Amino acid sequence: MTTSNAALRRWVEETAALTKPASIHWCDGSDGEYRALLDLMLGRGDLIRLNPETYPNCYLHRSDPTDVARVEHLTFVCTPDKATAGPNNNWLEPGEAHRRMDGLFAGCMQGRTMYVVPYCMGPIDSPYARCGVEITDSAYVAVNMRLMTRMGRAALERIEREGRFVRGLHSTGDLNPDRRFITHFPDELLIKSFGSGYGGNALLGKKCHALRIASWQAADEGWLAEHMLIVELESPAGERHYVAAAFPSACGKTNLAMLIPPESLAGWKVRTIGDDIAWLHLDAEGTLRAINPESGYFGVVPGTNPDTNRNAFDMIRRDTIFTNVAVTADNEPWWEGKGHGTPAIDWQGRPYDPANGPAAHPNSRFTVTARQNPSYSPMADDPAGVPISAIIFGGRRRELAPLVYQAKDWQHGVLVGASVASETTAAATGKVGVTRRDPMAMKPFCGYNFGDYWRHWLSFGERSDRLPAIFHVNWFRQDDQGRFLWPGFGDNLRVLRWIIDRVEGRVGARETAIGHLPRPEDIDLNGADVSADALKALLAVEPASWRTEMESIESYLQEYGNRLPDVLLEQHRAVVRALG
Ligand code: SAT
Ligand code: MN
Repeated sequence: MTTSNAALRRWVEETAALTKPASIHWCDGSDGEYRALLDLMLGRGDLIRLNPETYPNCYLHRSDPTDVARVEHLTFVCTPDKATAGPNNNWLEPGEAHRRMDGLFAGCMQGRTMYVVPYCMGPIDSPYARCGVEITDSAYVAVNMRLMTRMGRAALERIEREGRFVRGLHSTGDLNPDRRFITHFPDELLIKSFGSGYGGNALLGKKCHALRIASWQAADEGWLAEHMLIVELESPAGERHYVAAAFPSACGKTNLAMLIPPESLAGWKVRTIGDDIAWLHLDAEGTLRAINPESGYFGVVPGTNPDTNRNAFDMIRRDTIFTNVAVTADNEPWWEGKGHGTPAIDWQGRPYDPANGPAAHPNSRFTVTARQNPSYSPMADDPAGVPISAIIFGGRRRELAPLVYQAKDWQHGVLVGASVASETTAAATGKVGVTRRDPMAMKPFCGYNFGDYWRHWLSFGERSDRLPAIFHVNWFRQDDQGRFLWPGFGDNLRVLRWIIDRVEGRVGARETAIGHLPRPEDIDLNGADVSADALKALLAVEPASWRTEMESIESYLQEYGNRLPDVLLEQHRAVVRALG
C-alpha cells in the first residue's frame, strides 16, 4: 500500500531513511490486520492471552516498569518563541529539539517494522474531524490506535481528499528513561515522541494530537479542543441534554460518562458520547456543539466493579487490551477494587506479594472500542456533533470546593475554569496527592500559553449569546476523618439534575460570592446515603478559606504576566469584593 498524497509519501520515505526499519507496513484498519498484529505480539510475548472462556479475545500487555504513565517533565512544546508556549509548558527551541530528536531516531527502527497508521479524529464524515498519521515501530501502538480512533483506509482516503494531516513520529527506542522525550511542533502540525510505549506518550492521536496540537489549531480556527467527557442525559419525560465536563486524568471522567442512575432515579437514561476529549465548535446559530474525536476508551482499571461502574465492568469482559493489570491463577485479569478473585501474578509478572505494593499498577488501563459500551450513544457518530447545555469543571479536592456551584456568567465561568485545582494522580509520573492548579484540566495538555488560551475562551462570550452555563463540581470532599462526604458514581446524577434544572430555569439558587449554589432542598437525596449534615458541609462556602484561595488563585494567574486577560483579573476582584 502507498498513497497518492505526495507529502505523506515523502515523509514516510524520509522517515524510513532516518530510522532504517526492516520493513514498512501501511495499516488498513481491517479485522484481519488487527488479528495478525495480535498474533505477532502473542508470538513475541508482548501480549499474553487471558482466559478465553471468561475474557474472550482479551489480552494483557506489560509495559516496561519505568514506563507506566505520562511523563510531564519530559513533554515539550517547541514553538519558535518561548512565550508562545507559556509558563504552563516545558519549552525547547525547535531547531535544537529537532536535532535532539532526530539524533535519537537515527537508525532506531533497525530490525523492526515501521507501521504507518492513518487515523481520523472524529466521525469520518464530520467537518469538525481532523486527520493524522502516526509512524511507529510499536505493534502495540498500532492495535491501540485501531481501538481508539477511526484508523486505516477511510482515514487515508480523507487525507488524500483534503491533503491535510497532523504528523506523529514515534519509536519506543530502548525505553531508557534518560532517552525519553515527547515533543510537539505546533506550527508544523508535528509530534516526535521517543522512548516510551505508554498511553498518552505513545498513542499520538490522543493527548499529543487531539489536545496539544488541536488546541493550537483550535485557537487559530475559532474552536476549542478540551479535556472533557461528553454525556447524554435523558429525563423520564424524554427531555435530552448534553453536558461536557473537564476533570484531570484519573478523576472519574469515564465513570461519569458511563453513569448508571441509582434505583431512586429510575427512568433517567445516561449515554456516553465521549470519556476524555471534546472538540467544541459554534454552529451558525451560536450553539456550542461537541464531537468526541476518539472512538475508544483508554480507561483506568483499578476500582472498576459492578457497583462503581457496571457498564465499564461488562464492557471489558471481551475484546479488550489490558495494560499493567495483575492476573489470577485462572488467568483472568485482576485489579484492586475488582470486588472478587485474588491476584497470583502482579503487573510486573512476579508472583504476587503484598510487600511489593499493589498487584495491578494504579494507572493500569483498558483499551476498548466505544462500540462495546452498553451505554454508547449513536449520537457519538453524528457528524454535526451534539449541542452542549452545560460545561462542568472539577477537580479532586478534599476540602474547600463545594459539591457544586454555578458561575455567574461566561466570563466568571472562564475564571472558575482557570482556577481549577486538583490533587495529582497516578496518571502522570511524580508524587500523588499534591494539590496543584490544573486550569480547565488542561495543565498537561494545552499546546500554548494559558494566558492566550483564556483570552480565546473569553472570545466565545463575544461570539454567541447561546453559550452553555458553566458549573464547578467536587465529588471528592472529605470529613476530618478522611471519609468521603459524597458517595459519587451513580449518585452524581443528583447533581447533574440540578445543573439541568438550572439550565432550564426551573430551580432557584443561593447567591454567594463564588457563584450560585443549590439550597439543600434542591438536591434530591431520596434513596441516597447522605446525611443532612453531610449535605450542609458539602454546600458550605467558608469566606475565610475562600479569601485564602482567591489569594492563591491571584498569584497563580499573575504568573502569566501581560498575557493574562484583564477580564480575568476583574472577575477575580469581583469575587474578592463579594467575599467581604
Ligand atoms: O496516558 S493518557 O494521557 O492517555 C491517559 C491520561 O492521563 O488521561
Ligand atoms: Mn485524559
